[in-house]
Amino acid sequence: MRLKRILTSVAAIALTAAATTNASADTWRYAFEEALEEVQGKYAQKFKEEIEANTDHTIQLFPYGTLGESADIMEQAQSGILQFVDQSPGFTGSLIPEAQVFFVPYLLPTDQDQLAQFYKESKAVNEIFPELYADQGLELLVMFPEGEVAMTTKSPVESCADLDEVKFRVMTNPLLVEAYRAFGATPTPLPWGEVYGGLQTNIIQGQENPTFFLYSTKIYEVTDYITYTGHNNFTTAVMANKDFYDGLGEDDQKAIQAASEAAYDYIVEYQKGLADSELQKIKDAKPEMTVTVLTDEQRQCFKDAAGSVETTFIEMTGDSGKAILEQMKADLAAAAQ
Ligand code: 6CS
Repeated sequence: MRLKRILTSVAAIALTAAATTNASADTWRYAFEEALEEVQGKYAQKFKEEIEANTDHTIQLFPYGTLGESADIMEQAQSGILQFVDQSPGFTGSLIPEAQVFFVPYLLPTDQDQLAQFYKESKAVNEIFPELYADQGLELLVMFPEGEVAMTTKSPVESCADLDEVKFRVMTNPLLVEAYRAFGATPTPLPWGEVYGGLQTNIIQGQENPTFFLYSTKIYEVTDYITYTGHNNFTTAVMANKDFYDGLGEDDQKAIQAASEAAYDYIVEYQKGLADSELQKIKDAKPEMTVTVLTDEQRQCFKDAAGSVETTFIEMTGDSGKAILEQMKADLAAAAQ
């Protein structure tokens, strides 16, 4: 672990040196939290393709692990070592507390078409959040959905009572911690790199993620139950270093906006049927895996917990969070029509 840290620090120093010697920043660096063939990687590849087709710049991609964990790549993007970063609100809790709104259970619908429209047209996402990210030196380019999250555990989950005494890994996000506490579990915030080993050694007994990620990261090997509670969809955000972005000419800024939109449409299309196909792959790889979609009745205790999580969100974020929550609800209602 220590060696990995040293190596990623060395990589970051090497990048800093490269950044200072290449003031024109002709090669733009873009890091993300997943592998190249996972959803964030597919988005990044499409963005790269668009930029390289329409500008004279090139994009260098840094998949998960090459520059460290999520927290590391965010620091590198804020300091300007990286020009672009994909980081989920799950890891931006202390930086942009309002982005924790994405962890209020049952706020987002599970319907993929509705979600796709919501992120594209939402005033909260496209007008309010960019100001909050800008305060942290980041130009928010896009937020996009990565699929409904499912719980994977070592024992069956048919109600909140089944989570009692379960050490449940969550991303390092205070509201997500509160959500799992309200669900009855013992939330355990950890960076992604510690999840597989944590399950293997029984330090944790559960975690949540979208179906494609459960397959691609082989998390199904160290858990025996997949449970769909419908409580959330995984949201992620792509941003640029703000000083870098503001320093670009109008043509480059327009090309970045157009590439972000093209990659958004591509990633929404790419994910159609993905959860089903990846779940089938899990079942083929591990036929004994128990997959359960909870009934409305079984979901009730999770839904009941949502109210207290929403209250905690408002306590944590005050008027600013309250305004975002209200705007999100209005935007979601519009997308549902
Ligand atoms: O749970 C996590 O930490 C990870 N989940 C996804 C779907 N993407 C990246 C993130 O690090």
